[in-house]
Amino acid sequence: MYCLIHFGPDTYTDKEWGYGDEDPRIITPTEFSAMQIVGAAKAGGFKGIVVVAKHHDGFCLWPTKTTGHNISQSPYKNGKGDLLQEYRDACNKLDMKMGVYCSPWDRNSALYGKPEYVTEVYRKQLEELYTHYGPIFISWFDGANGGDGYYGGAREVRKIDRSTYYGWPVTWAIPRKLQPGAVLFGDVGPDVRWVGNERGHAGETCWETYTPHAPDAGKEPGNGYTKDHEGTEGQRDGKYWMPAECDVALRPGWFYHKDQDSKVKSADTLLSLYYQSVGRGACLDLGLSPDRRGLLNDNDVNALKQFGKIINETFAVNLAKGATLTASNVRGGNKLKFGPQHLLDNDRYSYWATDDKVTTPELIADLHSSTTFNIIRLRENIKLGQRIEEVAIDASRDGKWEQIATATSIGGNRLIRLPKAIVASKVRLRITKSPVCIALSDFGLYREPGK
Ligand code: FUL
Repeated sequence: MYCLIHFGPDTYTDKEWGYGDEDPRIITPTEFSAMQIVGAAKAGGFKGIVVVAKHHDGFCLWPTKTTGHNISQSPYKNGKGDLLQEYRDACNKLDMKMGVYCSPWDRNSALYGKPEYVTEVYRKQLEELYTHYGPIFISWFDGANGGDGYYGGAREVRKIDRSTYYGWPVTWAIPRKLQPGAVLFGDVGPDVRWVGNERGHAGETCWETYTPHAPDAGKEPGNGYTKDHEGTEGQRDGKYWMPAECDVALRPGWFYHKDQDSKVKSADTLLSLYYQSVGRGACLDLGLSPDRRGLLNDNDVNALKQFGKIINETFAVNLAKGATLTASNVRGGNKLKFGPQHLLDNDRYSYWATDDKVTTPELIADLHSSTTFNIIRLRENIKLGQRIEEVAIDASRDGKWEQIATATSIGGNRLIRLPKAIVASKVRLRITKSPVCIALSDFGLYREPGK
């Protein structure tokens, strides 16, 4: 989980997409505090932030050499400000990761639409960001390309070919070289894909594998030019390992609007989104919107804090940890137990593997006493691929099994949230469909506070 931070001209014009003709002098964050913003994200349990360094309006939050349309033209710190550096420092202090979003579409640049925009402006901006503000853990390549804009005063519609204009393979080579540890996000990956909606949820069935398709037959897909709804479930036979990113804003809009102060998502809503994204093997990318002061509103801070607290409390104790595990088959006839992080198979593998031909094994966890839980966690050893297609879970209180849940597409992390807490002394996991023998690295039972 990480937060996507939108702040810029739109914060002051009350818009979501700036036209590109905004006067930098409107950017006057009198109390900007990266520490407050990053600290609130951390309290929410998020591991990092992605700074929208440039949105579609073309305004750069760092003193770039590529355009005058940047923070040095605003009164902020008398033209000596650099919000990216402030975020970098806050992330270092708070041990949070940092990523960047630099919009390919630029409604300010006179060069937009010409090849020089890509070679002299956009790619140079990326080089600056990767060179000065690393380590970068993710780079966002947004797909929005709306057409009209200021474009240096031309005020016209400019259309580009989304598959070819940005020369993605050449553009991606820049972070590969300067930030080799960064994953690259886009509708076409290449590392992680957009989930296809901005409501923050993956499909109930969600494959980590995916092949981006162009909407028109015979064409190459590109960012902003895919059958994006296919990202919600991915494809079982997808060509690439490209897990889903579920982006959603904490408020109705990505940027701050005063009239949305009372529409901040509650901790409960965030929690359901968590189970529908992280719980389905995807990432949750939550949008935060600092206000005109350069701070998050108290409502936003409080929702994050409460959400973080619930997540922490829920996953503090794996209630299955003391259980005796009996599996119908373990590779090589070994015994299973819990290790500090993973399931252990006689210390040979840090996961439960079955013999090659066994694809529908069972695992019984004897909890030794009545245990109350409402969350079941399953994690595959994804280094060996996403193998399990379907599972069922049964609970027994007094010797009689009762099915309590089923799930599809397990992957790196599958959380099953039961509508009601269950009391059981034994739990049985049945793998009901898998094309090959399984490799399960984690089995957990948890209880949400108050459930
Ligand atoms: C979209 C943009 O158009 C929105 O303004 C926002 O930045 C969102 C995260 O990505 O494509």
